[in-house]
Amino acid sequence: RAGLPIAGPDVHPLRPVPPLHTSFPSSSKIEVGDLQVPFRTIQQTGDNPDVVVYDTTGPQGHDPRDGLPPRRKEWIAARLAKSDGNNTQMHYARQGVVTEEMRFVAIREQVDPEFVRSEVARGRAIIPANIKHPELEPMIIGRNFLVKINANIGNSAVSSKIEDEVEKLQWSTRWGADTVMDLSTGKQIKETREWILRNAPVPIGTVPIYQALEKVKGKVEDLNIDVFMETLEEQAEQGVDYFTIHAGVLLRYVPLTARRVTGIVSRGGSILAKWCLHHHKENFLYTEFERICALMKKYDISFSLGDGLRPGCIADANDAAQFGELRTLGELTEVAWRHDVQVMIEGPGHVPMNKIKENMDEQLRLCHEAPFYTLGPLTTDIAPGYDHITSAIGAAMIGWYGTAMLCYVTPKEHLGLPDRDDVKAGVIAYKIAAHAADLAKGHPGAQARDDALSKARFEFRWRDQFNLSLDPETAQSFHDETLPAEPAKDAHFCSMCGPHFCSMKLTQDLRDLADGTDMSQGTGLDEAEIARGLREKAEEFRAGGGELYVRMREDLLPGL
Ligand code: IRN
Ligand code: FE2
Repeated sequence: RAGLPIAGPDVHPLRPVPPLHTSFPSSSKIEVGDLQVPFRTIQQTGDNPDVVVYDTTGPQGHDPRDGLPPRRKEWIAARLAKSDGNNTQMHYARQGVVTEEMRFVAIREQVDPEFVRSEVARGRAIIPANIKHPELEPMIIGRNFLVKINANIGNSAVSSKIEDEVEKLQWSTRWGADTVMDLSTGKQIKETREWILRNAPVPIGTVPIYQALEKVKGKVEDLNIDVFMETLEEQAEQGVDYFTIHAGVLLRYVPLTARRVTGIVSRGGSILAKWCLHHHKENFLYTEFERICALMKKYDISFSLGDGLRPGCIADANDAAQFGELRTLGELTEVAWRHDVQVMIEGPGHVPMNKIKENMDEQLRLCHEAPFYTLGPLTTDIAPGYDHITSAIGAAMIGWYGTAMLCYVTPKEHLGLPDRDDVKAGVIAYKIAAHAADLAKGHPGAQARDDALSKARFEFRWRDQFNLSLDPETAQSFHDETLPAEPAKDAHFCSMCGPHFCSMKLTQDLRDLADGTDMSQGTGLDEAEIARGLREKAEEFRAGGGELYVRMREDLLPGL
């Protein structure tokens, strides 16, 4: 056993998530090259080629009590043997060194390793990878790479057990979470984090001020840099890959939130604001920032500079408090970069669509192109219960404009702690947003899966269509609801339109009619001819096809 804490009274036998092939039928995991970079191939029927997709699921079939294999162990050990005390990917990149992590990421993203190095060196991308987290499969966050998504998990004082959090970790990476944040604030914070880290193939982020506050028994005014550093050290040793640090919540910005509709909605932000006001002193995370940098560079932990003053409602979007903080985060970025510490910048929040672009423009201008990492943004406040949707709209937009990572929002946002189903709903919504952004950005190769799925759909290869989708199980179960029988999986229609009104079927018939004519140059037929052709086809359907339909229907729905 990998030194995991002994199961406490709260720990029940772990419930394994279903095997990978249940979620993704006709898929296999492959590992490419000497670094064993994971991908998933989706097999199609007939001569249709396999489709290879990015894979976050991590090694399968390991007992969570053992943890995952430490795949980076040797890479890290070799570097530490010659270390000058600064172990960050940025430090190596700036010396022209291409690390294994950079090579790994280059294969994963299908780009040149030198490009990865140069993006990390100039701070436009980060590879969060604590030297104490050897189980990690390296990934990169930057706007010249695939848009990434983060899933938040973690317990609260009211709810959730360790095994639930391990399950949420496995479930979120199953559906595509690129990073996971453990936001635990309840009991057994440290044990929960240990279980998560030892089982995490993705970078793990935390907000250390939450645990620091627990250490001072919830009394905000008792917080100080020493308790905070002690907390950082503890989490760093466990292997946390990035820390949300709300160092931009300055004393002078706090009054700017006074007339907001929802004030300060960031948990970390409200803690620091309260501390500043109580002591009437500047935020200790800001004044002691270089002490924090010293720790970050030793472990190679990346900063996620927190947006403690993000708007918490549509009415508060893009106000002076928010943009004041953003400017400070830009200044802190330069300080961190002087230590070769990797940085990303957190962003909002709740922002109407017309105010989203300004967020990206200002972030690029003020933060020197450090990757942007936004929470949604939610584009309206009127749909509690559906905030994965209100926010995925904003996430897709801001991703298109250049945000590198999108922090998911689940349907339980504003209502309660998400469970496993909410985690899946949030992750899928955000995979859609991120992929839509990749397509809009014209990211090379992003469209291949869309094209394969569209072709399968057009050719009525229903199984291929399901298997190529983000959530094959759900796609198939929806199809099964009305046409459960096996032959329906090759039928040239579905229950939405039935055989006579299937546009895809009609188009195919039209193509047969045009026969050999290059459709991309037009059909070569005039409109009257097309109309006549369609009429003839309709008659054909009524005569022959219609009968076929009746035959099939009896077959599919016995007893009707
Ligand atoms: C992401 C972008 N802006 C905020 N986030 C995430 O919100 C942050 O990374 C963390 O996971 C979560 C809660 O942070 P607060 O409420 O303490 O700021
Ligand atoms: Fe909110």
